[in-house]
Amino acid sequence: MHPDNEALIVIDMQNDFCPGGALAVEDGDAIVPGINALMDDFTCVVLTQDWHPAGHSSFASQHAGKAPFETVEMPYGTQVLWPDHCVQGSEGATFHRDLRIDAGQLIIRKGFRAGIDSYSAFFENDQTTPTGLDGYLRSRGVTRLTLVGLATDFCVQYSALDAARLGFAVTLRDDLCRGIDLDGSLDAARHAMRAAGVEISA
Ligand code: VGL
Ligand code: ZN
Repeated sequence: MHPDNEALIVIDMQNDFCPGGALAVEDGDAIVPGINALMDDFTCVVLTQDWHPAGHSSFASQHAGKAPFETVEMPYGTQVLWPDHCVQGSEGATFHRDLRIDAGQLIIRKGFRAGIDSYSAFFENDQTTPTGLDGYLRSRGVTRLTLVGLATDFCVQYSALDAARLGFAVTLRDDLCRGIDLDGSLDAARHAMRAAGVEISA
């Protein structure tokens, strides 16, 4: 059992990121049993849920002439365009059926504003609009985080970097994450996380 100042943050273990989903991550479902087992080791367990309105601005379908995985310039910077995914209330936005959802004490939903994407569990992609997770963790006395989930090079990476920047000690269980890997983004993510002081284990 980890001490009470440690939290497990489970990122986006949703159907659309698992095989058969709209933005499937290879083997994304393979990490569910390991994450479930790890939940028993933490007194604080938080789940995040990618939660977009239909027609979200991160969807390629909203940008004429653009295909998924191309980029577009948004007021807050460069944004990768995705297939429609994790639409609020859809089956794709639902957590994987085998995930121990009941063990999650807080579910942080993100990406619910039509005009801005949110990879990180802490800040939207403008890097200033907070989700509230920082305050929740601090008021519970949490100082150390273990991150698992999907996808290593997007939502997990952004969450890890923000957490480190906010002063949390961060461990990434790489064996309990899976990546999308666009043009080497997985290697780049591991490099950036290490540079930020994130401990990458297993
Ligand atoms: C994610 C792309 C778009 C993720 C979410 O969970 O990593 N990636 N929305
Ligand atoms: Zn998304």
